[in-house]
Amino acid sequence: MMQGFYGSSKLLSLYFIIALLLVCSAYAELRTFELNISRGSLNPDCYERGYTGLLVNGQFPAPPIRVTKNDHVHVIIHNDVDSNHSTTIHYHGILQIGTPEADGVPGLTQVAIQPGETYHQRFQVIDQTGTYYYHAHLGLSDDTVSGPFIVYESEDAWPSKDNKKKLKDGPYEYDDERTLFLSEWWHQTEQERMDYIMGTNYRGMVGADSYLINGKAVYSRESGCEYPTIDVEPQKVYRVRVIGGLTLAVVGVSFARHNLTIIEVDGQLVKPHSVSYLEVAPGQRFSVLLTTDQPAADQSYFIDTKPYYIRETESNGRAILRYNTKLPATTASVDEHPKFPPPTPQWHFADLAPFNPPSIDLEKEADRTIVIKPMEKVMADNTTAWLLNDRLYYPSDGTNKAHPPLLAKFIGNDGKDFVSKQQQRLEADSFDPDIGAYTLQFNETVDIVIHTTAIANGVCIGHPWHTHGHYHYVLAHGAGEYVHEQDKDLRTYQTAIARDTSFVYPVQPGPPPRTAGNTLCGWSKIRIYTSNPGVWPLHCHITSHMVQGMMTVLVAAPDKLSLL
Ligand SMILES: [Cu+2]
Repeated sequence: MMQGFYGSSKLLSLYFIIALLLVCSAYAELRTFELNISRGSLNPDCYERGYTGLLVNGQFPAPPIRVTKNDHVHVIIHNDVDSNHSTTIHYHGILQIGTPEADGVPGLTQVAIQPGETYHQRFQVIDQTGTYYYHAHLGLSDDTVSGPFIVYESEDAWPSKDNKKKLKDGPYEYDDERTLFLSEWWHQTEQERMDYIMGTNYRGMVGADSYLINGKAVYSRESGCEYPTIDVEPQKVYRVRVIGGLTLAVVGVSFARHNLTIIEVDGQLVKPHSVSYLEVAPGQRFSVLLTTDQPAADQSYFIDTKPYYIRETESNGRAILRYNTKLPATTASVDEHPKFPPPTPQWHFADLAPFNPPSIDLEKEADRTIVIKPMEKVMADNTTAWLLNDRLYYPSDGTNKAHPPLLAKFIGNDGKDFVSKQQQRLEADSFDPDIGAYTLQFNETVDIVIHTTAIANGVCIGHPWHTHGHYHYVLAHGAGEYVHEQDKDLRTYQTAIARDTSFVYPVQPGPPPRTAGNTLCGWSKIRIYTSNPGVWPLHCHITSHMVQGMMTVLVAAPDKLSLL
């Protein structure tokens, strides 16, 4: 009887998704974008040496993609033959409901686009709004192949050219919007960095030479180079979309003499929360409201950044908030960040509350709990890898055309056959050793406990974990090792918000301790609800860690994938 009831509720959910797709397509527009990935010269921080890097349509950061909720999107990607890199593009935070094949992950959802090839990605932005970004998902190319992806609630929510009407999103009203795209820049080529990270001399990550804001920084003040500027008018309210296009550091951001009101986190509206600075981990996004209420005529204001949780504590990442475009961009007159505090574990996530109630049940007992213990290990060949539960990430890297992506195994009639045989292979925690992925049923409530572990020098480091295909809610955290019987009902966050990237702090609470290498420092528990069939990676968004193996795969509802 229970089985039958469970079965029919699954069927109902499927009908619900189909109905939603039908309703959404009725109002949607098709928008087409062409992205040309090529190699070009780059000198974003005005350092003496010239560099080349991958650009999108000749630009870095990549040009913004702007769409309206429920639009159909068609992206045509040309990988220039001289790029010398195969690549894929991932739309970070876009759930790809019903289109897992458009998620842009090499080896999982597609074979990488080879130099000289053109690739088409088609998907619909179903029921999502807010601030996202798109980036390459292969090697370290996301250093530069990375740009904003903005989803407006309606046609009325787009900024207008004449700037006369108030813009609205949910309960919030503002005059205009600006983007603050954060990224990092090293004075090495992508290949030099890759050789170090994957080589035998790896001794931990080295912080960036420059912290970029909208693709610019001033490496040396003697150069006379200009800072990036955010130009505004006095006595207005701006929505500033802050995008963590970062690949290593967590970065604090503050605006001299201006408070910020957080209204959006990873595409979800939140109740207004006033802060003096933001803390942005790789992959995270925030929208803040900023009121230009300071003296305007002859003053400008530094926007400053500060890296957290890595060895480096200083950043040259600065921009200037200018009310008056006649003021120089080589310096700002106000450099006061009185409330720029030191790193505080947990920051103020616990104080943030969603504007809309959670879409999944956060109280019930999970149907399944997956526990992940990452560990940095020097391998037999002296290279360094991150293992998860002693397993090395082994689905294909996706660059070889001879290996179809994992998703292909589940599609069509052969997929049905594959799924029925799979049941015999699953380990107790639903891991399938044949394909290197966890297999989850449709509409399961799944808790994932992610530990932090001390690296060889005894330092506990945090990691920003990103879920593809599903939002997650952070339910709890704790110190040391997670003990299921004791910790299973623990709820640290009373007002969890849906996120796609959460920083798993080194240890909670208190400063990062030094301990023996490979000690479990602490854990965070996130919850997903598997309503979106697909082959979805779950990985650290520090790109170097990801390429060293800090990544696993969740196959959601494999039996539904054969229908795609
Ligand atoms: Cu990491």
